[in-house]
Amino acid sequence: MALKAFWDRLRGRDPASPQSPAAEPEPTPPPPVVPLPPDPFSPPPYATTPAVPELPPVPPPVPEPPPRPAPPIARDERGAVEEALASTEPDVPPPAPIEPEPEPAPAEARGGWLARLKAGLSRSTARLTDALTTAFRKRRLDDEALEELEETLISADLGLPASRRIVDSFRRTRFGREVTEQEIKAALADQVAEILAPVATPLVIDRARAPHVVLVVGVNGTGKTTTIAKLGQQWRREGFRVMFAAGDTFRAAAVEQLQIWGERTGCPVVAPQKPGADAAGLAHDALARARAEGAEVLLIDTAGRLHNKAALMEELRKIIRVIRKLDASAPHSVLLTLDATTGQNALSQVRTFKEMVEVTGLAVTKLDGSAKGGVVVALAQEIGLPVHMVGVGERAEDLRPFTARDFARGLVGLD
Ligand SMILES: Nc1nc2c(ncn2[C@@H]2O[C@H](COP(=O)(O)OP(=O)(O)OP(=O)(O)O)[C@@H](O)[C@H]2O)c(=O)[nH]1
Ligand SMILES: [Mg+2]
Repeated sequence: MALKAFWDRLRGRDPASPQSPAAEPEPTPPPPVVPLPPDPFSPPPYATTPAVPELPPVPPPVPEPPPRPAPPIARDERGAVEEALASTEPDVPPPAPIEPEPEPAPAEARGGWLARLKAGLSRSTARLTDALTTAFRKRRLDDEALEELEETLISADLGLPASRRIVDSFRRTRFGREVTEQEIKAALADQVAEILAPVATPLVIDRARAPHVVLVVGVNGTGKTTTIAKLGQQWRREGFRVMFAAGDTFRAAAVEQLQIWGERTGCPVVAPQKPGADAAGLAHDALARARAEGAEVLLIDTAGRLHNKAALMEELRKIIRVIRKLDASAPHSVLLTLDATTGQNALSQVRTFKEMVEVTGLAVTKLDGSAKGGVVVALAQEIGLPVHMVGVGERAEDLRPFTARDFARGLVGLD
C-alpha cells in the first residue's frame, strides 16, 4: 500500500516552478519577508526561470546510466580521509542537457529499488553467504564455527564491535546446536536489523524554521550534489518550497551541475556570479533570499575537496558562522554523504567530518553499485549517527528512506 501511494504521488504532477536569478556575490541584508501564500502546493514566488516542462504521462523505460566508478580512496585508516580530501578527483563532467525526468514505470517500482539495493549489496552478500554456507553446513555452532563467523563478518566490513556483538548473541542463543544455513541467515538478518534499527530515522523537515537549513558535506564524489537534487525532488513533491545554494563555488562545473538539477526538479538555485566566490557569503545570501521568498527548505551544497583538511574545516565552519548571523539555530541539519562502495573508509570519513562540524545524520549513496554494505552496520554500531536515506541510483528518484529490516535482509541475501 505504501509503495502504491508513493508511486501515485510520483505520478501526480507538481506545478512547474520558476527559477531564481543569480545570487548577489556579497552578503546583503535580507529583503523584507514576503508572506507565504496559504496553499503549500501553489507555485512558489520565485521569479524567473521558464517552467519545467510537463512530463509525458507514460514515458518508455529509460536504461539506467552506468554508475560512475568510485573515486580512488585509500583504504588505509590513518590518513585515508586526508588523502581522499586531497585527491585530485577530476571535475564532475558537465551534466547532460536538460530533459524531462523520466517517470519510472510502475512495474519497476514494485520491488525495483529493493532489487537494485540487493544487487548492489550482492558483493557483500555473496562474501557473507559463501562463507556462512561453508562454515555452517551440517555443523554445530561450536567455538570454531563462531570464530569463522566473526572473521566472515569482519571481512564483510561490519567491523569488530558489531561482529563481536552478533557472534556473542549467537553464542548465547544457539551455541552447540545444529543449524541450517537458512536459520543462520534469518538469525543474522535479525541481529543486523537490531543494530541498524536505532539509526534508521528519517530527516524530518521542520516547516516552522522557514527555512530549515540543510548543510550537505562530504568527501568529493560521494554524492553531495546528486543527493541534494534527490532531496529537492522528494521534498518538492511533498509540497515543500525548496531552494538550493551552490556553495561548491570553486568549480564552475559544480555550480552548473546544481543549476541543471535545480531546473530539472523545479528548485531555484542561488549560485555565485563567478567561480571561486566566497562560499560563506554565498550561503549567507542564499539564506537571506530563502527567507525573503518563503522557502521552507534550503539545501546548501559544499566543496568536498580543498587542498587540505584544515582548509575544508575552515570553509565549513565559516559557512556555519556566517549563516548563524541570520539564524542562530542554523544549520538545522548537517548531512554527511558517504559512498557505500568505499567500505571501511566511510568510518574514517565520518570521524573526520565530525571533528570539523556537528554532523547530524548520514546519507549513504551508491548502494546500487558494487557496494560494501556491511559498513553501514559498522557505522550504526560504532558511530550511531542517524542514517536518514540511501541512494540507489543516479536519477532524482533514486533516494529511499533507510529501513533496517530491508537492508539487513538484503545484506544477508534474504527476500
Ligand atoms: N550509482 C549511483 N551513482 C551515484 C549515486 N549518487 C551519486 N552518484 C554518482 O556519483 C557521482 C558523484 O556524485 P556527485 O553528486 O557529483 O558527488 P559530489 O559529492 O557532489 O562530488 P564533488 O562535487 O566532486 O565533491 C555522479 O556521477 C553521480 O551521478 C547513487 O546513489 N548511485
Ligand atoms: Mg558536488
